[in-house]
Amino acid sequence: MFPTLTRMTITPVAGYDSFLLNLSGGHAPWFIRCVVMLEDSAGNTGVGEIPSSEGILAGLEQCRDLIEGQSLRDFRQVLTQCKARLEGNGPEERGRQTFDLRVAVHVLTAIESALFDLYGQHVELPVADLLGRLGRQRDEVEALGYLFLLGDPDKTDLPYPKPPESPRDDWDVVRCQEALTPEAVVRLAKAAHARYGFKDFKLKGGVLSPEAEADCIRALYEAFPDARLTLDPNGAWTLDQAVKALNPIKHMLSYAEDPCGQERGYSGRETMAEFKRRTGLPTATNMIATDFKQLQFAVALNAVDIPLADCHFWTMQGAVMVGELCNEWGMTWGSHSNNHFDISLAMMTHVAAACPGEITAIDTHWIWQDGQRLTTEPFRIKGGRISVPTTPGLGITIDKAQLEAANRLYHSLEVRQRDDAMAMQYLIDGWQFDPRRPTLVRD
Ligand code: GKR
Ligand code: MG
Repeated sequence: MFPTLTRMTITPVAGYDSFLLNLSGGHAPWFIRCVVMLEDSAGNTGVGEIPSSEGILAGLEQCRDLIEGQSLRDFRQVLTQCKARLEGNGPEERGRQTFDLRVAVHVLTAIESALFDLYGQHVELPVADLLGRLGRQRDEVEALGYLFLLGDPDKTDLPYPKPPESPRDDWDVVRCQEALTPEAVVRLAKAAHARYGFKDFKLKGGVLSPEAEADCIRALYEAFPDARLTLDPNGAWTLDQAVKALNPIKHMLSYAEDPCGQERGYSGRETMAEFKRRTGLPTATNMIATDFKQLQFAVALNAVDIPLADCHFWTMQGAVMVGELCNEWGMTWGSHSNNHFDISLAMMTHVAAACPGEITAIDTHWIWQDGQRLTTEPFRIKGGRISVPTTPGLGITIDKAQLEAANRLYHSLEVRQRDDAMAMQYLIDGWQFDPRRPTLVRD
C-alpha cells in the first residue's frame, strides 16, 4: 500500500558566502537556495534543494495541485504532469551568466528529489539504487577541490564571513581572505587538501588575464604534480586566447572547462571543437551542452569530452542518463555545482553514485559553505571522497531549527536572485557583466 502525498512545503533559504570571483562578478556575502519538502501519509518527508529565484518559487507553486493528494505509487506520472505544465510556460534559455537561469528544469529537479527520497524510504532503498538503468555503481564518490580567486572583503562594507577567533585550521582563515596570486591559490589548495584530502583541483577563472590564470595553474601543478587540474573561465576567452594561454600548460591540465565560447558567428560548440583540435586537450562544459539536444550537437562536433551534468539543471534522472550515454560513447561524466547546502550535496552524491563507468571527480562548492547546514548530519568529504549512504532515500534528516534560521536569514535580505555585480562594484566603480571580458580586466 503506497502512501498519499499530503503536503508540499517550499522554503527559500539563505546562507553566507565568501567574496568568490568569477566571470559573473563577485559573490555577495549571501547565497540563496530553495528547499522543497514533501510529506506523505506514512509520516515520511522527502526533500530537494535547488537555486532560488522568484520564477522558481512561482514555478513550484504552479505544480502544487499536481502533487498534493496523489499516491506515491504514481510519482513518475506526477513528474510527467509537472514537466508538461512547466513546459507550457514557454521555452527558456540558460543565458550567458556563469550560472543557469532556467526555471522549469530546476523546479522539476526539486520535486523529483523529494519524490525519490520518499519513494526510497517507502521501498527501503537509497536513491542511488533507484536512479538510472543500473542503480548504484559505487559506494564512494570522488569530489574535487573547487578553488576560487577571492576579492578583498575589507574593500566592502558587506557582511562577509571573517576568520574565526580560534580557527580549526588554515582553511577557516584563507577562505575569508583576498586571494589573487598564484601563491594565494596554492595556499587555498593546501588548506583545502589538509582538511578534505582532495586529489584533484579546479580553479575558477574568467577573473584575471588568461596568462595570469595559467600562472596559477603552473603554481598548483608545482604543489600538486599528481592532481587532475582544470581551469574554468566560463567561456570568457576567445579561441585564440584560450589556445595561447593553455597550449603551453596542457601537460599540467587534465581537461579545460569552457575555455572559449561563441564568437564572430561561431557557436561555443564550434569554438570548443576547434580548441580541442588545436590543443589536443579534452574539454568539459556546463555551458554549451546543457540539454540533450545541445549534447547531441556537441557530440556531433566532437566539442566536449566531459559534460558536467549537474542534476539541478538536468534533473537527477537526466544527469544519470547523461552518465549512461557517456559510458556507452567513451566520454566521461562529471557534475557542475553552484553554492549549495547539504541537501544538494546528498542529491549530487546519489546521482554520481548511479553513473556507470569512469566518472571524473564531482564539483562541489560545499567547502565554502562547510559549517552551515540544514540537515542533522551533512555528508562529509574525507580523503577527497564522499561515502554513499546505504540508508533509504537520500539518507538525510532536515534539522528544522537550522532550516528556520536559514529561512529567517532569507527574509531578512532583499536578495531574490543571484547578483554578482553588486559586490564587484565595490572593487570597480560601475562594474558590469561582460561575458567576453574577465572580471578584473577592465581597461
Ligand atoms: O559559483 O561563481 C560561481 C561559478 O562561476 C558558478 O556560477 C558556475 O556555474 O561553478 C560553475 C561553473 O563551473 O561554471
Ligand atoms: Mg564551469
